[in-house]
Amino acid sequence: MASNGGVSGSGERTERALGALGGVLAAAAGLAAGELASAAVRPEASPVTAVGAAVITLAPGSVTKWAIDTFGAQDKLVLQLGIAAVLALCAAALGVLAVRRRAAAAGALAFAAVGAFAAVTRPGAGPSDAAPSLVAGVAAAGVLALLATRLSPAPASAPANPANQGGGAGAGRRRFLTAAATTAAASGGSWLLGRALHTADSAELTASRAALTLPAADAAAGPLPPGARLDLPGLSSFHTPNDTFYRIDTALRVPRLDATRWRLRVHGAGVRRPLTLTFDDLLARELVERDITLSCVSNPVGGRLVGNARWIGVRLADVLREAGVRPPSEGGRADHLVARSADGMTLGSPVETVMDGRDALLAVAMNGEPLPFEHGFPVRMVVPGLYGYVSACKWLEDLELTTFDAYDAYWTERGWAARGPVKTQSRIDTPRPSAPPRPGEVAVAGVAWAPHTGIERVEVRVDEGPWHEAELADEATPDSWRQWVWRWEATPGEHRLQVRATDRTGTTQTDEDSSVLPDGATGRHTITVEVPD
Ligand SMILES: Nc1nc2c(c(=O)[nH]1)N[C@H]1C(S)=C(S)[C@@H](COP(=O)(O)O)O[C@H]1N2
Ligand SMILES: [Mo]
Repeated sequence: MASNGGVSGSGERTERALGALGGVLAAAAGLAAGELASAAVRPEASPVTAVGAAVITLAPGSVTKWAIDTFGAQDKLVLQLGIAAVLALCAAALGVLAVRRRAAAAGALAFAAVGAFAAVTRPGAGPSDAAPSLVAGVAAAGVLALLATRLSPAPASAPANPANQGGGAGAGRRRFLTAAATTAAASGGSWLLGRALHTADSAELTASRAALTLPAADAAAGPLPPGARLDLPGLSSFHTPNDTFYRIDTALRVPRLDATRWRLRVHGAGVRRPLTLTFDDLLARELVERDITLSCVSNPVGGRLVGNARWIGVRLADVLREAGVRPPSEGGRADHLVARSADGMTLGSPVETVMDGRDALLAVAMNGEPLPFEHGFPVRMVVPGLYGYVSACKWLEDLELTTFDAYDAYWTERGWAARGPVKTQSRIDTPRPSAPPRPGEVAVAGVAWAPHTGIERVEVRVDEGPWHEAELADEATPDSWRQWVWRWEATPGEHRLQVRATDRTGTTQTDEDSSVLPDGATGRHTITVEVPD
């Protein structure tokens, strides 16, 4: 048998482990209560969501970029798991403490305060947004105090009586485990109930989006020229389907707005007639349909953060003119148009660019349907020729006219260039290194884009040999990408294929590689394929 000291040592270890378990269970109970309470307020007020959103807002650009590079589309999941892990560690420590000092349970309230502060400072939040965090804190503190009581019914200062302690601790542990299991079950239940309520809310919004019928465009994009589509296996389609269109944003939960309650404010410097438009106001205006390529400044050379869609929307310049805005070239006071979204993002575009006659849109439809929630329902901006981060505000609610001197938008504050014209780029879609072609004639094909400028020429070369001009699909509009193909007589062995595009200004893509920061990557997409014998 173990010595007395050994028993008490392992007893302490068990007590600590159970204390830690109690802390984690109490935190879980708190979060579950918070989730349930947030169903009564709004999903954004849920503590983990609020804290996560605050972290995204406060994180410096280098951290954001690292997270996107490392975790890609999983970055937000990783963030939430990270928050949960930090919370679990703190909760376990608090649980250990609470066994000895019951008052430590009140420490849960400190975490609640952090959550409440994050929640009320989110865009669109009211005082009630603090409630889910406070409910979470009170629930966690209560549960922790209760579990700690079960674990050590005798005051910690009482002299230890080995015989007594053995029996007391054993009974205490049984009571603790019963209470712990009850807590876990109750937490699980209220978590599921909270989720179900959120799902019911969002199902209602999904149904209201699905029930929307948008009017046909007054100015339809019209049929594509017959040669505007090359139909080749492995080549990106001319229009990128909505479900495979890339998605980039900082939203932890996709905002699901109600189109019937949506408003757009237009205000700020040089706005002679401030406007507030409803969704129906927008639909009643002239709607134009346009094919426009959207790309992300974070797209590496050869990357997939680019897509081409058929958008329907109202010309942004018309709305700005109606508000009395003039571009700087006509003596207007504001050179910076700051778009704000329902989730508090800000994206800034040059007023001159959006009013220079190009089809900058307040878009309501994407590829024949209302905007998907992920892509900005009910209204987003799309500006041909500007990277998404300086133009394509999703869940748009507010347009403010200001100056670049007076205001930095979200990404600009984080080291990205204030102005972001899209750089001319081209990509090889097929063949792929992972599926090398057989010897003989091979279609080397891809897309090239220089939105609003237009693509003039695409060339391909093999193993640093001479450049060969590729066949280009007909131009639908200079705002869209163009597909291209070049027939290659492939020979066995390892080969390097490289592409370069020349835009309508006569500028050819540089061979110099530069990183995506601060204003978009340069360089030529190059792939290596191993052609078998
Ligand atoms: N509200 C909001 N709008 C946003 C962003 C965002 O984070 N929040 N990201 C922008 C960026 S960086 C890009 S590249 C485009 C991407 O649009 P998509 O997700 O529809 O492809 O949206 C832009 N609009
Ligand atoms: Mo982007």
